[in-house]
Amino acid sequence: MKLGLGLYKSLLNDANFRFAKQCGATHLVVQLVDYVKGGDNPTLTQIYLNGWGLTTAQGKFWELEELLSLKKQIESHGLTWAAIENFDPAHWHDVLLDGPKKHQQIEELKRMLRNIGKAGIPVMGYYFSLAGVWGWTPAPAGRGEAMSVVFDQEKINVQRPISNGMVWNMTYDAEAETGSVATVSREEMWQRLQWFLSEMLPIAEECGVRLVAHPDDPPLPEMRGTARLFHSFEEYEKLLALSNSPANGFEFCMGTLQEMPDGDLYALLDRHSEAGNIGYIHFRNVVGKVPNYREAFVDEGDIDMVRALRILKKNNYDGVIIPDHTPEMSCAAPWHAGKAFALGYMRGVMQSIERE
Ligand SMILES: [Mn+2]
Repeated sequence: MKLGLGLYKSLLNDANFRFAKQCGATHLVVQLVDYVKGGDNPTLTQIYLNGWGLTTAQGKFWELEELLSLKKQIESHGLTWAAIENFDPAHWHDVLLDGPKKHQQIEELKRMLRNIGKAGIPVMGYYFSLAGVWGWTPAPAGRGEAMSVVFDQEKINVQRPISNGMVWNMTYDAEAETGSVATVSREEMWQRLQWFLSEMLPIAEECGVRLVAHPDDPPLPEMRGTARLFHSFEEYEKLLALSNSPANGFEFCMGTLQEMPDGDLYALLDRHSEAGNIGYIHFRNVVGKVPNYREAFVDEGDIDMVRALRILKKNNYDGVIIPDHTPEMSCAAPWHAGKAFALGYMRGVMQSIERE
């Protein structure tokens, strides 16, 4: 297993590549969608109920030269580019919404997937969701009053409609007509996912890229009038029934899976790490479950993280694990301190169990 760090778009520079290396990471998961605010001090503990902001990536696709140039920069620090996380709403809003541009957009997604393959990036993580990551509120709920993300269903109106021009909790069209996205059933969402995968997986296989799905965060069956695909273990595992392509797999978010109402997370991790179904892992901890939970430091949540790492070791999991979100620490660089703490913990446990 390999230790990685996920970097938001605003963090893709030499200073943060050095930071990753200094923390003991060998691999990077790169986000090319600019959604989390804060620049070099990114924060998840703002109010994002009105969205992550406006994407300005319309017409700006991921070209091979840019990918190769970033790859070269990453590798100059002795790091490996393990995955890209998330497609941009500007590039696939009508694939998610079944809108008029979906055929044009899927062709661009395929072209970008080929570029990803040519650049030698082996994994592409996606999150197939209309409401997206939504409904969090910030609070000093971590240990020592660390600012963290809380989900308390009683505090928010989970049925608040999604405005036109938005999807994935991000605005792709600021000029859209007033109104809201129509309700979408579970069957319809599965059909949309199935179409997306039937188009994308053959290309993914051909160009040696794995397409891996993140579960719904927060994991509710429905939000904002739209069904959510992956809100339980059973529904998440149905992904594999859609296609037996080796390119089809999980972006296994332990935090989100732990937030689901029922199921044995260790058994799920064991089953899928053994079967090779996992592209990479969000190694995140949490206290509580829907409808009420808080994101926690890696060592203070409900998941026994040492047990999880032992399962991965037993199964010779050779993919990447990254910290995902962490509570923000009280200092000048709250995001970096949170990640450094998580990576230090992860590396400590990994070294310890590797020597057993
Ligand atoms: Mn995650």
